[in-house]
Amino acid sequence: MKIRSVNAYQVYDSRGTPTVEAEIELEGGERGHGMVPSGASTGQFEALELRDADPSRFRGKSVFKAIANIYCEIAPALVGWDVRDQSGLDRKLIELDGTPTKSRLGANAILAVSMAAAATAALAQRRPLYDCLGQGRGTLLPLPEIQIVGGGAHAHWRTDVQDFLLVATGAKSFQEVMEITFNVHRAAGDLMAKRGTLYGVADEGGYWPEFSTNEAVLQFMTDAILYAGYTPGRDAAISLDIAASDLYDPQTQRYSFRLEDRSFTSAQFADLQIGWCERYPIVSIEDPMADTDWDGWSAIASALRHRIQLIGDDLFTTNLERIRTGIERNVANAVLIKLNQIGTVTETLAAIDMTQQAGWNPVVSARSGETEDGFISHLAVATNAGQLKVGSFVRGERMSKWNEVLRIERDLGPNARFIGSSILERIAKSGAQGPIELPLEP
Ligand code: 2PG
Ligand code: MG
Repeated sequence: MKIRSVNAYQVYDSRGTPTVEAEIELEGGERGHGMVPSGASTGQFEALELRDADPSRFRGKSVFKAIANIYCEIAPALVGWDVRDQSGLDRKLIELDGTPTKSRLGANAILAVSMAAAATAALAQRRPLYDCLGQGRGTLLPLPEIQIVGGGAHAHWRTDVQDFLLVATGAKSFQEVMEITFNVHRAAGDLMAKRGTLYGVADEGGYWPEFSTNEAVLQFMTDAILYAGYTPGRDAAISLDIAASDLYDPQTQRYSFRLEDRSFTSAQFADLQIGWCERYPIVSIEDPMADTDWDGWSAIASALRHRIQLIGDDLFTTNLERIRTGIERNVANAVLIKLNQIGTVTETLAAIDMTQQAGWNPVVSARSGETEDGFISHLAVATNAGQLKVGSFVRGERMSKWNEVLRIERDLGPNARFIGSSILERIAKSGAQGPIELPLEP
């Protein structure tokens, strides 16, 4: 299963922004692809996304240099390589680049090839991608976090908090998650229409946030769950991505809510969120504090870690060193996993493994600039990660991921498992004492 050629093209993501697609062709003629997504609220410790920065073309966003790097440097090094050797191939890519943040060749160039290799290997072996990636061990369908209202960098700061998400905590199957989400999503639309604020969608397909405070959205989410006929906290609950690094000024060490013209010390910002957890059915918070505010993370973790899931996204950037530090300092209990934050499939698998070994939850995630590539649905099942965050319940680039999980469910047949919100309860019960349970095995 040797690689005959590696090709790359400029294609476009869900924002219409250029991105990289790589295509690997084997000597046997099989061809697989990998498309790279792109963030808007990117963490400062992420691997580098190489863009041309030529203002005369695509407002500086074209990726022709990354594509040239694939043709000139990556392809010659990979021709003849056995595509099944993913870890060797990824190691080669890392070596070729030679920088800690993949800034020479570009993490977008490297990841496109890494994903294309995984896809091609599966195709050539006539195995589904999740089966190949997980070496036959992946059977757990993920519990989705689905965006109802999008704010922050994804909606021109109409709210400060970035993601208001729904978790169908009462669902007994993945298909029931889809139904509960459909009902609450539509109910939220009905309520917005009644208020006269149904204006459109944010970057990830969530409703455009027309609210006068951030907290008002929490009440709205609770109302939407009720309006759909469910019990908040039992059938469906709220998950937040505060994306607090975007609200933090390292100089003053304060967090700001521009919408409300308020600012907070780190301790006050933690208290605000602790209060929200007392008043609303919140089961998970991502990036409650900024990626440099480790003390703030420690403070909020000691208050909330036993009760809810606390996910580090910008804090960890899917980076093994940062995750290890977070585990040692015990500042969270979950890690957001994004392939393009680190730049290869192998390093992403290692990040998930480290997270699970610590008894923490990995949450596989899309980016705000997505593609139609269903890779992350396979990644979530392959690793028994247990959770998947993809944005809303509209728009093709989001629905393609949920639909892909449905396909995987059919493919797994009776082997498919769904443990729903017990993945959240497990983490809340685990407390602060380090490893409590090893990765879920079939
Ligand atoms: C996040 C993601 C997805 P972005 O912060 O978790 O919601 O956003 O891709 O813009 O970083
Ligand atoms: Mg985030």
